[in-house]
Amino acid sequence: MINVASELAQHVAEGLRRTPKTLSSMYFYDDIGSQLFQQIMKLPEYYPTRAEFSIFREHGAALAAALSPQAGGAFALVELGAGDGAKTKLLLRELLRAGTAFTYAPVDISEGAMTGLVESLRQELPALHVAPLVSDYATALTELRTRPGSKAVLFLGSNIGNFHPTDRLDFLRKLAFPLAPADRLLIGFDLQKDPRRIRAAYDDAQGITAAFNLNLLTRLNRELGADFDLAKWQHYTDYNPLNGAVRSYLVSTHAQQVRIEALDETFEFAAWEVIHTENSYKFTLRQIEELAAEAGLRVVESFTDAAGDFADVVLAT
Ligand code: AVJ
Repeated sequence: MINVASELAQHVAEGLRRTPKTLSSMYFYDDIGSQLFQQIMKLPEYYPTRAEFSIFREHGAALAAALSPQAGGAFALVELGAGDGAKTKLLLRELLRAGTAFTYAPVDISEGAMTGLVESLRQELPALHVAPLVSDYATALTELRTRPGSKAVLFLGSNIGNFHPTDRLDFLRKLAFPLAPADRLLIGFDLQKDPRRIRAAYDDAQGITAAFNLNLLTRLNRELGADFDLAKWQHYTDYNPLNGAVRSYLVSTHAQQVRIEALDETFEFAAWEVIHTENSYKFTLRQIEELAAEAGLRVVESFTDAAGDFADVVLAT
């Protein structure tokens, strides 16, 4: 399906006309990309998921208590970028066990991931009330503004790391805006650590992360009628311990031209020119405090895993 007017086409046109060329990691998550990310989460090098999982296993009851409203009435647990919901299920079980009446509202950009999540919840937690939304964050934020009742918003997995610092603050302010004083926000932050470990998490030996990055080009070939030759591209990533940024790139290994039918445009790539496709920022606890304060939020409670690799931070206005 080639749709000139699509949001993706618009984004690619802008991103590839820029210097340096750039595409958003948001477009990684077609159904294949979501499946590749499921594989990434199982890789020996990719520690963030296991670290956050251990926080949920260790502190599930305390997290549930910190997120539950004090008063009765409608309560929604909204999760942005829910994915397979594996960590969240631990929390959902705690809330159900505590007899909390609530709706779980997962938001994810991948239709396939959402179908899988809803189906698994129906089987594993049949008593749970689920109100799924397939959308990007922007649409979810709009939905949040009009949702009545008290809420806790989950933004796990260090998804916040994908934002450039200026966009990050803007996003957090938008997230904070619809929150009443009793509402809570739970954000997962990957912490700064041994730079070699961080870099390896984004450049695994099996090449799954490379396939995940390159899948973006496959997607453009399929959805925009592009003719990227995948044999002429490679995955590259680096970690800068000065600013905590992991950056991922697609590297053009040859001088080449790429035609994108949907844009009726041909793009030139020099040999070794890159497309910047992802940021995955790593944080310090001090930075998290500062970020919260700048966004008009206060840290209610924070949880880290035993190794100190990851932090889940409960915030409120
Ligand atoms: C899903 C955004 C948290 O940045 O660590 C994993 C995505 N990219 N390997 C991350 C990702 C490459 C992941 N997030």
